[in-house]
Amino acid sequence: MMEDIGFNSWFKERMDHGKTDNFQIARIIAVNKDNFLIRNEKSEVIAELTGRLLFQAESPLDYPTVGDWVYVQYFNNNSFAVIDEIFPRKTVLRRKTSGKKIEFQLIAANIDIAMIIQSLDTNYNLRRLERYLAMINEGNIQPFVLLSKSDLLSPSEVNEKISEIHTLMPDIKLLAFSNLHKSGIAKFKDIIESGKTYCFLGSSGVGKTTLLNNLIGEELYKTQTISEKTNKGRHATTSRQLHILKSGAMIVDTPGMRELGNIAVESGLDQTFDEITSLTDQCRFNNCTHTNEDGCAVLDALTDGTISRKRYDSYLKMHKESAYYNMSYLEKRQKDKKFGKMYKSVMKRKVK
Ligand SMILES: Nc1nc2c(ncn2[C@@H]2O[C@H](COP(=O)(O)OP(=O)(O)OP(=O)(O)O)[C@@H](O)[C@H]2O)c(=O)[nH]1
Ligand SMILES: [Mg+2]
Ligand SMILES: [Zn+2]
Repeated sequence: MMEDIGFNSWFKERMDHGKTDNFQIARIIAVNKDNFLIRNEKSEVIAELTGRLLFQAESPLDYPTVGDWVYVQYFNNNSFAVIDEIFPRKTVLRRKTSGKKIEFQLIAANIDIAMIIQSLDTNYNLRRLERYLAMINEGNIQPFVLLSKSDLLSPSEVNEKISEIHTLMPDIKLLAFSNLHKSGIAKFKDIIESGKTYCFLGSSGVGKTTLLNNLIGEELYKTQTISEKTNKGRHATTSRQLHILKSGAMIVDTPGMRELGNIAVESGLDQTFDEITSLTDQCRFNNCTHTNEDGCAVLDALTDGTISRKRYDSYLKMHKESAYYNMSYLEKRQKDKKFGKMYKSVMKRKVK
């Protein structure tokens, strides 16, 4: 049944009944270089896009991504399919591509729960965690934090990290585990539910694919040994694929992201820093920037220690990035130009 692979009422309600006579519904489980792998209730089939879809696509967001639901037609005894249209997306995980152009890259669509994985070595970093959370909250996806490689620390040190995160984010769901000692894996299997789609996010080398292999029970997918010297593995996972576990839960493994790019989030930020944003109503001015105004509730809370300095700093930093990002391309160019002019005139004065 399609429900088993995540086709729930949200998608049923959005079905185009004018199309269902001529088209079937399937889910994208892998994006290959030249084609797609789709899955229906029975099997996996290679698929391509119709010319119309290709022609109409204006941005990377218009192409199918892993987790998407699509309308397809089958050919050659159901051995090949053509994708005609993408279903509305319930959720979407995206990041800005590196480089100057303002473009997004889709990570996955229709993810119910995103698992942010940090390993309990130098990868553990609360500021990075905040960035991932902002991206996930922006996509209306439920976050879950996994701390991997718990074998590297003593149990009491692991508990310290857990309470450190819980102090900042009391409501966040959190689990520490070790692929090496297989601790926490059974608990993880209990947590994931059939019919739901999960996504593994996190830096390269934190153990995402190893965890997936542990869940599947065999060494199916490639993992890579981290070079001890640099503590940096090369990227072992190079493509994204949706895996359907025996339990019925679905998991998208992703290649580690080098950077999240400048975040383009507003609502995501508000949720991530809700102990700060819940105060902003009480600021005297409604355009308060919470940096130097009188009667700023955020600054008051900072002074009396209700909010932490570090959280305040990363809130401001991410806000700034996001404000810059959300400017239109033109505004941005004007700002850059102005900056360029100012820079030039300053330099001129210096020369003189
Ligand atoms: N000590 C320890 N090492 C682990 C654990 N999990 C994974 N590793 C090791 O970490 C290295 C990287 O693991 P991967 O599963 O390939 O990491 P990944 O997150 O999939 O990395 P990318 O695919 O590059 O994004 C491998 O050498 C694993 O053996 C763990 O729980 N404890
Ligand atoms: Mg991997
Ligand atoms: Zn304020």
